[in-house]
Amino acid sequence: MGNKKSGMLSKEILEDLKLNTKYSEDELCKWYESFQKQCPDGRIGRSEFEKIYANFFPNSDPKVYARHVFRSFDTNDDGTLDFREYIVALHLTSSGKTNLKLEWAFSLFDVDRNGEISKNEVLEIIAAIFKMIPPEEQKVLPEDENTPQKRADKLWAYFNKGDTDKIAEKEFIDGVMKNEAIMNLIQYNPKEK
Ligand SMILES: [Ca+2]
Ligand SMILES: [Ca+2]
Repeated sequence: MGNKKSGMLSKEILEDLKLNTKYSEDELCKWYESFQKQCPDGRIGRSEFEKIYANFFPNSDPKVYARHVFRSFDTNDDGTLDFREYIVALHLTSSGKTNLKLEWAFSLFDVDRNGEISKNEVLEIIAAIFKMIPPEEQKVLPEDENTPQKRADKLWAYFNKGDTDKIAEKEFIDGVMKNEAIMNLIQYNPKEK
């Protein structure tokens, strides 16, 4: 509106983002400014997104994971993220509420978007997560969690599933919510430097 900082950011999107993320109007407007500088056409492409991710993980290889994250937020599948999709992505992957985060995690794991996750899909994403863990941190992981296969096995055992069984969204969210150790199997939070 009269706020010079908000530039071209529409009031509708701004209100929506304020409501659905923890970010203030000031923060959102600042990010919109830098977003527009980086992406004058208002959209982030896949390789640009991978570059942003690479900055966050200088000691490892987040490329495959970033590709999956991109897919999970590019809901209309047009190969770009607009500002809203981008902020929701940043917000959810860093500090969203657990429930929303798990809804998102489910969509990340559901590679073929058919509404259920298979062990192969989980293995694919966990393998991508592993590439983000620097080698020195991988060395000190617990013995039963130090490969993607072991983690997928552990997750499947926790849900009491056979190798070809699938997990539906609600079952996944309810199960992971109850158990922090399981939550840690399916994500990687870089250590603060
Ligand atoms: Ca899109
Ligand atoms: Ca699936």
